Amino acid sequence: MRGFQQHKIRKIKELSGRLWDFTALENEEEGEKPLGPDKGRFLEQDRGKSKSKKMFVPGCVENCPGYENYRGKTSWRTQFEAQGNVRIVCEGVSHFGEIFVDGKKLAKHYGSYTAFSGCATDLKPGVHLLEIIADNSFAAEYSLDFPNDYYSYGGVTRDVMLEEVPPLFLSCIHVTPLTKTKDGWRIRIEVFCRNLSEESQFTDLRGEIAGTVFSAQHILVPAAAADLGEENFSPYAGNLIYSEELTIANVESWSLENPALYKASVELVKNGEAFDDLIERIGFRTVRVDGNHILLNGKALRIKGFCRHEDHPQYGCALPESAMAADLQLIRDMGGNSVRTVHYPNDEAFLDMCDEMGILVWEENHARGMSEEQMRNPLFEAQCEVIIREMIWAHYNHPSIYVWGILNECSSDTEYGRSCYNAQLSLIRKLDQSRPCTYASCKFQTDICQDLPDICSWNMYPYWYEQDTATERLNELCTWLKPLQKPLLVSEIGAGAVYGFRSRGHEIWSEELQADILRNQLRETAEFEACSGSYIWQFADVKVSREWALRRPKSRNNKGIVDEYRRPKMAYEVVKEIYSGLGNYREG
Ligand code: ADA
Repeated sequence: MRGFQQHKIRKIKELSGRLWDFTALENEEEGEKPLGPDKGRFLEQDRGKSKSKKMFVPGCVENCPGYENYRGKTSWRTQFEAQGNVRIVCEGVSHFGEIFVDGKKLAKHYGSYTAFSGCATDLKPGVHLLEIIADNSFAAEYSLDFPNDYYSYGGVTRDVMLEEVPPLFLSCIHVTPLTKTKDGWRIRIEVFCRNLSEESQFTDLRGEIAGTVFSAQHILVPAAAADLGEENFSPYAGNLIYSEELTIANVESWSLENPALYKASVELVKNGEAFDDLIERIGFRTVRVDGNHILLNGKALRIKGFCRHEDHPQYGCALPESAMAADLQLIRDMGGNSVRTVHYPNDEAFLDMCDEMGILVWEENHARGMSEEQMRNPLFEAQCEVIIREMIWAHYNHPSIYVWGILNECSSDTEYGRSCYNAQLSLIRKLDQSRPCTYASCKFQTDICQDLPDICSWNMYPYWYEQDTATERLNELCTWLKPLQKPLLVSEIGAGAVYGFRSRGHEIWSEELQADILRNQLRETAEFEACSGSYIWQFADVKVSREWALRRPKSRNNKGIVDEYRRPKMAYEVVKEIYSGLGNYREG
């Protein structure tokens, strides 16, 4: 659910926020037992033998007692009352999802962290059955999901909405702030819509952005509009029906200090009557890079950031909005001004809160630590591309998102890897020219892709994995990258600690040692003039896959400044003191 009302005309209903019937479709006995490292496979002949349980949606399979280690297909069912054309929008199903209404398959989708939808046409008035099949298996056809240094949960992990749509309906509005002039903010608006019928249709359009109105008559939407190829299941995909530059007077710019937000609303109109509408929320601001600066409305940003996974012991990746807000409050309390959404696109509700709180977001596609061999999975490039498109389509209007990221710590040191980085960064630039793009690398001088992004970003662990000081690391990078004249960001910095492990000797995994290391890392990074800021790895401790747990005490990546229950470690006060003492902008 968005942080604001999106429709006054279109009827929408939330189907999440309640209990659904949940059934494991694989062997239940296996599902209910903790798996040994050699287990994890379910027997085909036992499929469908489990009984149905009640589960809250959004929810993760792993949060259902007895299913903590479940991998495989699950069925999630609920009923709804509607008639005519309905669209079911799933904000996130992990990893692979299918939507069925009254037994008919409407959509299938791979990618846990982006929305997809299916339309059922001409439903009879009455009660209908919605079933979502989710599959969290690790399999070659899911190229981005494998045992990793975070946990890939399964289930219907984000909200589900029901929309009653006319045959021709709005799928998305994109507003691009171009420049601030003496008369107001110059923007470009683009409107996309979708035609479910088999005939082309005419429509009129009217809209308003912060008091400035616009309209167009007699727009032809071809029948073929329903067939959008690989983007067919994105709720945002559609045909461009209107594109215009406008000047919006009397509005304030969006900034960290004053996150001013406005509405952009559009209606489709026939014979003077509006029959569909869509409201978006926007902010007026520009992001540019200039030399080694990242400029927000022309001012050089200083990033005081946190990497944050969507993870919580009680909710898995399906954090309720109150828990998301609580995380942002802690980040704010520590003096943070930015979040990096490691390592996938985030829940829209979280992004809405960042817009409202004036917290900058680095949003990235789904990919962590992939070797060249993994990137050579024949599905890898196509699956990344779809996720990038879906992420940008969906999140384009968020003023808080200031940079798009891709392929964290993948093979940016090989020629094949370079071709993937190049293709993905080019795709981002095609879809969005209003923001810079980057990727977080750990390959240092073996990286052969640094000419490709707008911002050079480095994951580094001085005093922890690495023996050098942060200053030494940054000096080395700066000397090497100087000819490129690009901004430099530290995209990860940090150290591990087990909550509650105190040690006079500042031993490894102690809170004392983590606090010492963070103090040095953050001070040195802040003092390094050529650097635009840092992202602490990481905000909170997160669960990791079994395969990673031997390296991770308590099966957690415990570099969190707070533990998994958000209890502060000693480093909390260190980070707070350093981040709070720095402004949002670099001097000069
Ligand atoms: C990498 C990676 C993170 C995490 C981190 C660590 O830089 O990007 O996902 O694994 O290292 O804790 O070692």
